[in-house]
Amino acid sequence: MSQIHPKYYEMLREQEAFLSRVNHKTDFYNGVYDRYEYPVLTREHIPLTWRFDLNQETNPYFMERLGVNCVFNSGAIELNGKYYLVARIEGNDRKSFFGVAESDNGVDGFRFWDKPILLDDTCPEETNVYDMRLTKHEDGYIYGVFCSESKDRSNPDLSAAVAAAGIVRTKDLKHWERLDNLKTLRSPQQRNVVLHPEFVNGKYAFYTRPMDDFIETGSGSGIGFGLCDDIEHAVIDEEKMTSLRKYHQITEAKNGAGAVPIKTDRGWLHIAHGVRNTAAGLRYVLYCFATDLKDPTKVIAEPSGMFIGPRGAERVGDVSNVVFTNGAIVNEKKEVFIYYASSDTRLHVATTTVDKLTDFIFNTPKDPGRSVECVAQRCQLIDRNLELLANAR
Ligand code: BGC
Ligand code: BMA
Repeated sequence: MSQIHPKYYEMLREQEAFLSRVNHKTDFYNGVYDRYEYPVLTREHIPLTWRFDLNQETNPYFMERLGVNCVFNSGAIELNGKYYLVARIEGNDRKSFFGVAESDNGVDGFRFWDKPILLDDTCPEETNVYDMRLTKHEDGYIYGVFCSESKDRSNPDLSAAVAAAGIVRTKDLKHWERLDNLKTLRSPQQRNVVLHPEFVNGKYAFYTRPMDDFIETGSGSGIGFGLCDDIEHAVIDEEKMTSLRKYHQITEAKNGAGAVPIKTDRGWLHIAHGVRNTAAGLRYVLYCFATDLKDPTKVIAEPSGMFIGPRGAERVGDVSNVVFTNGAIVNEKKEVFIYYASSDTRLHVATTTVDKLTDFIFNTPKDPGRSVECVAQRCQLIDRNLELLANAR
């Protein structure tokens, strides 16, 4: 009879205490959203059975056999009053995969289901998968759109790779049907693709991020948008542009769609990411914009600057100075839970409401684009405030 290693029970007790800890808002204040004390998912949340061989005979030292490096960029969805994340989990072997974690309140108590998601093995060249966006589509399915990365066999460079959008669908987050990868006829590579939740002109609609090669967006000018007839064999011909990347703004190097857009009376609210280059590497922050209800490509508001940037301990990790989102949940009370990862290492939540997010997006001034105009913009604010203060005395 094989024996369970006693260390397992000791670690299980410790993990149980860790998973049960209550998360509180921090005293961070900007009036827009709240931040929380603890990340909602980390490598410590991974079940011990995924990492250790529990058998004392085959694992006398109770060594981690298949370690996990990071748990981060997660798709998010609410189903029957529960909060679900489909997290990007990266093994010590650098390969990413997906796992479902569930919580009752969206800010703590996230626990992974028994096993990670084993996708259908439909692409022989596919090496890595990551960053799934979960869309509750009006056709009745939940779609997961993720980055499918393959080795570029046509290029002798060892690191040459191709990024494409993989598509799966499910009704229960348990059974996943893999569909064809998205084909964009005019863009060689794609990352950060998001399925719009509604049909547009009777077609499936995707936010895309056209790129010329694996890292550089090249001529790609920002977040694209395209329609397709058949979701099982999705092909997009023309991509229209929505939010553009701009010189000396937070999106200069790249930008990409993040969470599935949130529908409001005033428009679709988007939480995306913007990247700038620095001497220390790429810096990723989140930013917001809104598009027209009838024409989701038409940007109708784009507040200046970053929405969430890496702060404090968030700045440090596997890929430092990064915050990234690919999922948000709006609950019945119109509260918004934005799941953002820091430095490709762990996942956090920021909470706000649809009302506050709308106010932020529509009433924050635009980026005028040049220092002198930005100072003038700030002086206008100061002057109004000084006048108000003078009159209040
Ligand atoms: C990594 C991603 C990264 C991408 C572009 C991939 O190999 O897994 O995290 O976004 O490269 O740098
Ligand atoms: C990207 C993304 C993310 C990642 C980010 C920073 O291009 O697709 O997976 O968080 O780079 O490394």
